[in-house]
Amino acid sequence: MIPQISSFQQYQEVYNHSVNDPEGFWAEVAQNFQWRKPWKKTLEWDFATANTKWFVGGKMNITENALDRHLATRGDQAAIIWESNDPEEESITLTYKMLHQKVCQFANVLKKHGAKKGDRICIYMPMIPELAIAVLACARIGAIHSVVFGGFSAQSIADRINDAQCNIVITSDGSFRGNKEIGLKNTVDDALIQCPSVKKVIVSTRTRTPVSMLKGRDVWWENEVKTVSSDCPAEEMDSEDMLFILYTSGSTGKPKGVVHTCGGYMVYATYTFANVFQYQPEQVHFCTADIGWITGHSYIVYGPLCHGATSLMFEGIPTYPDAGRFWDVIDKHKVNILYTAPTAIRSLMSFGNQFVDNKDLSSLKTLGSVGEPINEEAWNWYNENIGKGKCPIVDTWWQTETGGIMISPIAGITKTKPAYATLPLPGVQPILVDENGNEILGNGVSGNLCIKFPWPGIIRTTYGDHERCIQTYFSTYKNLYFTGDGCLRDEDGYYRITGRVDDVMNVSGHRIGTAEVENAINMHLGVIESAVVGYPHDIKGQGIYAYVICDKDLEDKDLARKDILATVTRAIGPIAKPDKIQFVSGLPKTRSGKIMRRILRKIAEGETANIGDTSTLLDPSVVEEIIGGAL
Ligand code: 7RM
Repeated sequence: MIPQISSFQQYQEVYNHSVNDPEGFWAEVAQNFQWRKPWKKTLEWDFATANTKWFVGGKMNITENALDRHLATRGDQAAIIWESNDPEEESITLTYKMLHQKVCQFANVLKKHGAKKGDRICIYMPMIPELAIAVLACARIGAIHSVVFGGFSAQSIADRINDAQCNIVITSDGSFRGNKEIGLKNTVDDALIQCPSVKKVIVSTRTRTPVSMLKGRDVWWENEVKTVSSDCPAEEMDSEDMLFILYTSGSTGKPKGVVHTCGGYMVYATYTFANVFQYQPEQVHFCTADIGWITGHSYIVYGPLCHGATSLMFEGIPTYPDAGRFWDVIDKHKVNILYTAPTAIRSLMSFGNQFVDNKDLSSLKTLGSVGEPINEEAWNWYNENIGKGKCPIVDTWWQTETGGIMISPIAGITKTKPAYATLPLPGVQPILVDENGNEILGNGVSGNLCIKFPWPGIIRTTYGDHERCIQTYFSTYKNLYFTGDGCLRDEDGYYRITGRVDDVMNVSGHRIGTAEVENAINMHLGVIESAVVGYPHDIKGQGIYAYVICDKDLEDKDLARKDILATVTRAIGPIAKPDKIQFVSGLPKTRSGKIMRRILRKIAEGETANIGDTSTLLDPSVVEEIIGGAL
């Protein structure tokens, strides 16, 4: 199994070793996995061309590490425990043996429909066991999965399918979320009108929502698995063969397909899982993320399973049937590790303690936070009311592009500090730089967060456009990976991530580009131009504020607002809907036509007293008008 750090002193020793000899360090970690053929070279890298290769020439399959390897030692242990949206519906336990059997069987269904190594397969599903099975079945046969979060619109699915030229889609009839029933297959049908590359759609049943099944294209999961065997040897993969694509927002309008590869991602997701959470045998790990995001990929599926852990998968939402649901799930399944997002913590905190006080949370050992900065108030509430002052909180900073956790306490070992992600994990070399890319040395400083040496989980490319990968991550500062985050390092050398320094918002832990939302708003017939910024929001972390210019005097502002929200929902999905829409007659622009977002951000924050220098504006009077109408 993966070695776990057991004291702070050992952390310091391991960390120093990992910096002095990164290749030696990661080679030792990687020894603990099952390889079909050993690697020939541990690392090849060049940040200038965005090329990183780990465990070069090694052959393996991640599902042999996540499943087959455990059959002899823990075949009857729960691999996945599934909890329904409906508290009355029986939960499901899949042991490692059962999961292995189901993955192999479904992998054979994929093969039967022509899937082969290197194909891209889109997965658009609710949080049901079939989602994890579909992901692992793709990995089994060497097909590259592209999971699209179930909240995205038909247009977003189509864009992602077309970008990766997927030939198969795996979906469900529908999904249950709280008291809502959402049609997924119907949304896929709408998307596929624009997707000629898709030849097959495999549909699992969840809601029994009526769906239309197209002859020759669409098949039912439950029928197909009856026609195949459950014997499916794993495809031999190279370390650097693609494992998956996951789309994420950046500062331009079009989401990027972040590519992770088999060997390095496996080693990194598993090492960080084992160490950050200090997972002990038999424990139950509950990560509340959706598998449609990187947190679900790494800490519901791959990390826990490669470590032989029991991973709890929850279909529902924190507030259904009431704001005590997480605590009920924890009691029911005797959860030991809870890994959730600040937005969920703040939301549950706002309901008051009556939903917590009578719950038995005594099984909890470790708490985790991910996705956005956690404010001190939420951190303290989490610590006192959920952890009862006895559970270490790991505030884990990382990104879709990093594959796994980068800066975080090690549970029970690193001394924590509210709102601080604390220290880099072994193998992670953060540095802070100023605008010109000069390193900011010493403590008690802040700057832009970069990483100066590759780690095994680093992004390999942006699918179909390597140049974009170079531009986005490796060009801002020479020979550094740029995270897009601002960060401070306190007197003790502890890191606190303060938020994005680019045009990316973080709304309820979801990454959304301002340009993406602007493009969506601009699609509306009556809209001439728009500018979108984030603003502080008590529950969501950030809310979305849109300034919109319409083409004539609007007769019905409320109707126009609703129409714009509907347009954004169609273009992206409900998560990108602006919280505030202000109609304006002009936007603050420089003489060269650049929108001065700094000013718009200040207004959205309500900081109208010190708006700063407006002398470079083409027409400074628009600022007064916007302030006058601010929401
Ligand atoms: C895992 C994930 C990445 C962005 C990242 C940050 C923000 C994530 C923290 C955080 C402060 C944290 N991937 N972020 N974790 N900010 N403290 N512990 O969220 O690709 O979807 O988002 O999220 O801005 O750049 S992500």
